[in-house]
Amino acid sequence: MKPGRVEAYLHQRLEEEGALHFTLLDPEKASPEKTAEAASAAERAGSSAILLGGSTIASQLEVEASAKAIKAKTSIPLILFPGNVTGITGHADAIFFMSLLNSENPYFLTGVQALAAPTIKRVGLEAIPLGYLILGGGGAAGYVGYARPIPYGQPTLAAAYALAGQYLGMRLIYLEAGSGAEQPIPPETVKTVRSVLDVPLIVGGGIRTGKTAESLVEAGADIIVTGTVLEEAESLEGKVGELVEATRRGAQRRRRH
Ligand code: 1GP
Repeated sequence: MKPGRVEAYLHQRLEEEGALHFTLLDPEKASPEKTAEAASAAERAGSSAILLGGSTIASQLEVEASAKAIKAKTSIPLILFPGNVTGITGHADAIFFMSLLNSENPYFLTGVQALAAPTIKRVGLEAIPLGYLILGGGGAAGYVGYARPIPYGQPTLAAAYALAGQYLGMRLIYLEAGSGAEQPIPPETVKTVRSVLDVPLIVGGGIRTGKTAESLVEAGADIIVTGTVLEEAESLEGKVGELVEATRRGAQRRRRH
């Protein structure tokens, strides 16, 4: 399967900028109109893509309505970040076709993917193969996904899983601390994982400040994802701006190494 349009865009932007910021929006947390306004503000502030999803989405209706509203207001890619079959709509540009590599439940390894695949083909979504790894506390994603989270003190274990994902053909690896995590993934863990990996590395969960984003990018994260901090921010545009700038600074520092 050749990289599609969105995947090619991501690689091009990564080549140009070194590291990127993505904005995660949960369609169940606000109306489609408000979600689309947030997406538009994130685009203005320099985010490179919108992720739409969450681990506890019960109904596909909100996903579809929010995706339509976002597409009407933005031009950066809209990528689905599904926690289950309820996360699919044809009104997005692509979907992270994810397997939760450290789940104990085969449903989250290959079961839900098999249920989703025919719909993804029918609606013409670009599927981007992604290995998803949950670390630390794991939050709701870890609980719902029957993950056996990799402890923060075991970076070589995280690196082994990430490399296994790459060898299985996944073209992105996502290290997840869980939405709203108190402690984001430590830079040392990111550094160890980066040192074995060739594909882009996404890091998310509990990132609240530019300083944290910068240190994670400097350690080797290619894409930083934030959701919760943007829901809580007084100015979403201001917060995304801070994170985007920090991501760029982190990439510059990494280049100098
Ligand atoms: C969750 O990694 C994402 O899946 C983002 O986490 O909501 O803590 O930013 P936050």
